[in-house]
Amino acid sequence: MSVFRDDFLWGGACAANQFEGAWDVDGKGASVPDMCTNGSHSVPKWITTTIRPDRLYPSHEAIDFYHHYEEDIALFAEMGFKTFRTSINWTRIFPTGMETQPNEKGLEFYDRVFDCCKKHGIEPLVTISHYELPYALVEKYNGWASRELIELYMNYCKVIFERYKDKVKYWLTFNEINTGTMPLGALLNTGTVRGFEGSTADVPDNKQERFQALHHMFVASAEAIRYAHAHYPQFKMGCMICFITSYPMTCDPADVVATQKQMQILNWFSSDMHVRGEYPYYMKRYFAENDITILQQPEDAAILKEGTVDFYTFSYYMSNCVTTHKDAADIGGNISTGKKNPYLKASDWGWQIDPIGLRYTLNEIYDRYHIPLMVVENGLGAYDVKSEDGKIHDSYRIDYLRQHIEQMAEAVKDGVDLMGYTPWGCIDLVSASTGEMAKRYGFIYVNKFDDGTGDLSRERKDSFYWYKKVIASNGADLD
Ligand code: BGP
Repeated sequence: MSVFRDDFLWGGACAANQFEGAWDVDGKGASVPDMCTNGSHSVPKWITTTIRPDRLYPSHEAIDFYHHYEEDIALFAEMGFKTFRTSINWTRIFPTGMETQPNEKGLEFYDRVFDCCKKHGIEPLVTISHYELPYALVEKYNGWASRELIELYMNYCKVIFERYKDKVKYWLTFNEINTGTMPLGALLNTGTVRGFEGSTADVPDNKQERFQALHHMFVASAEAIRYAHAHYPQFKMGCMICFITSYPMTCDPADVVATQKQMQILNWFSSDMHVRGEYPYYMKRYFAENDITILQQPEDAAILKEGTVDFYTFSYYMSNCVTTHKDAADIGGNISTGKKNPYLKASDWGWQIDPIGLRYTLNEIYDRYHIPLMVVENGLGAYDVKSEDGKIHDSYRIDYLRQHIEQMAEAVKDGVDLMGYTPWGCIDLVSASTGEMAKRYGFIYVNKFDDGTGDLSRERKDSFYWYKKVIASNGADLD
């Protein structure tokens, strides 16, 4: 018997820059990922200030969803998707982010995508900004470091809200906004990388700038939510947090406190801003100890307070450990840093696999906020190798997803209000952290490789048929 609610939103998640391709087609401008080269687990990708003919930029073609969307959405429908999480690429609508009139051709593309979803009975869940800042805004303003971006983001939101008001009900203001609390977020998220060219591992870090940029993003998010609530009462507005659960490495109370601090800064700070609408008490000390001063305008407090979310979404891939003891080994993930947990195995990219941690996390978040939750990213990035029969038998991916769904069911039994589940990269796409194709998440295999070759044909993996059964049984049949 299913424990999930009858209207549970099963589906999958993608982001425009990682799968659309057509990076300069129909008037689209360059976004930050369009300036990023490919890389791998061992060789970090680069950001360049101009497009260099000797480098490969994986977002430029990606898997060309732009021209394959009908085929791809039909495959999602075949699996029984109720929802499809994707993003609108800001630079399709406003190529530099600064135009006064939107690009009609870009708007028409998303009309086609959402109409196609509707035709198949799939509810779109739209991320307004998924690591897709117009690069022109990095050049002119140093990204979100500048307050000007709030107004530019609002111009963009107003256009897409009005255009898609009858097609889209669920919106997320920013993808994984809390990555701005980590150095890596300067590139992916806050776009505070003006003039920098080089390896993503060497992006100069400036905490003051990152947290000021985050402030502008919080205000922009709240302002968009406030505006949506006032003009489109049918909209449901959510936040999206990269939730990296931390455990104390030992029962040494110093480790427990260090873990609490890490959870506060990394996960709860951005969550509290969106759900409670104000700076949490613990940030005062953090800002003081890190010489950070946040410049605020007098109206900001009211905007933050009034623009709180209707539902809470997050990505969940892994957990890590925190310790004050010197001898613990680091984990090797590209996004998460932290210490190795001896009870867990890791993916080939060093992301520690922790299904039980998902139950724990769902309970922690729900206990804190008591609003509906949705897991909008989860999944296993793995090397998929074709067997002799020419098929992908990805039992490892099925195992990963099964174990996480089992734990979601436990959390629902615990009493958590869970609305839906959209595993990441439901069709193979470009990795956000490494720029690779080889790190595959999909139920659908795409013939596209790291050297840019491949005929872009799509094939169903074993996990495709398995997930179809999961959805058909509303999560009861996980075999
Ligand atoms: C999240 C991002 C996604 C996605 C995913 C997997 O952090 O929101 O854009 O890519 O992680 O990460 P990766 O692609 O690096 O494996």
